[in-house]
Amino acid sequence: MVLLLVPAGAQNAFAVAGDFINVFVSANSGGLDQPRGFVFGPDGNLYMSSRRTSEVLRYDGDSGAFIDDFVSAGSGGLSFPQGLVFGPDGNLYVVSDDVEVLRYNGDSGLFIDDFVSAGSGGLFGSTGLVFGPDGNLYVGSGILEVLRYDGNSGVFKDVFATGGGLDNPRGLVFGPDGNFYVSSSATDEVLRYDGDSGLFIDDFVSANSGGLNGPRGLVFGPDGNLYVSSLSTDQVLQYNGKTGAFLDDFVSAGSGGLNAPFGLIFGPDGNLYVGSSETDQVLRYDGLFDSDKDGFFTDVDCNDFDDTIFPGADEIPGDTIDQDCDGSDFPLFCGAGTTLAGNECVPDLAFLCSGGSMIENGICVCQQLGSMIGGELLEINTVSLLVGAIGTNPVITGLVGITIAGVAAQAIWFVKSRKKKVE
Ligand SMILES: [Ca+2]
Ligand SMILES: [Ca+2]
Ligand SMILES: [Ca+2]
Ligand SMILES: [Ca+2]
Repeated sequence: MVLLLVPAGAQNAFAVAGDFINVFVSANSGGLDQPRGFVFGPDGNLYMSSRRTSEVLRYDGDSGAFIDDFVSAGSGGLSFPQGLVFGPDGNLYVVSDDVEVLRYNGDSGLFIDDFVSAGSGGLFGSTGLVFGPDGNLYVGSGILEVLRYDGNSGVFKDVFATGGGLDNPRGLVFGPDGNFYVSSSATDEVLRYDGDSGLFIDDFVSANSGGLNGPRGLVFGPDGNLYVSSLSTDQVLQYNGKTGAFLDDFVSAGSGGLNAPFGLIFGPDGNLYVGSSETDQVLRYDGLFDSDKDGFFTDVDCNDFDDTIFPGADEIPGDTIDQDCDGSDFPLFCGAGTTLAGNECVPDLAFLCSGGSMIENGICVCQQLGSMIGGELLEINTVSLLVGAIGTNPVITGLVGITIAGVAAQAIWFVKSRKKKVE
């Protein structure tokens, strides 16, 4: 008998990333007809625009079972919806009729308003939308532009990105580098623009690289690479997330019945979900990676780029890194007389400054009224005060006042006792 030892959490050890898992949302479930944009909502469920029925449908995020028509047909004027996204305010924003963005209550699905009114800023032929790091809303428009709208009011701000050969912008995403990536559908490229200024940087994925044809959705994966749905070839292609170089046909042509992929997204379970527009389904593919080959996949490995970090790894206390993936760094334990400051143990002055002393500006200031504990009063005069050893390396820094009463010397003095750093 051969025992295969599979580390806990590595349940997909024998699957290969990109493999077809199952039909997650079955054909026409809940009336789904031409799935376009979709997203996992704050409640963990899947929200999908159904283009031909002018609805937003909701599916169980675990099972894919139909729940309800979250936004009912035509609500608020919804017509042939495309991309959709939950905004910073928790509400749902949907591209409608290719010319406007409608807003719906993120809990109830009830219509709120016409957030970006029809044709605002010249909006037309729109499909994709995304909220940026600046809180504003970016919407692909017509043939050549990505427009920006105020994320609070929906008011048109400016043409954010254009040029560089952009032709039919579809998928939009801000990358890990903060820059803005757009699938240019008519030129079979992914273009990159400065995430702040919108200025064109480069054709990140060059035309037809890896066979890209009719790019639609794009998303950065948990492995840092870029995944692009190639509509005309029924694939999902994988590109190096830093260089844009073609890596792999991640989902091979027609895998699992994929036909005309539009949206794609990595789900809470780490797997890749792809809308199959011609078959009215959502298909699920293995999206678990073990990039650092430590035996733990991206569903449990809290850093898949470092093989010293995984569930059960030795925790190095106090280095701000969560080696064992339990959610936090283990606090550094400092021995007696020391305390944690930043990531190192330093002398605990509060501990060392015993016997009526206090901390002042990071060192012990021993305050004694009357006789000194542990020290021997040697001499008193108005300019100097000598004491025997107290603590370590005592230094007298000031004589505040002296009174002589009877035989016993009564003195109020301050002694700065410099403590050696605890080794
Ligand atoms: Ca790993
Ligand atoms: Ca790891
Ligand atoms: Ca640590
Ligand atoms: Ca930890």
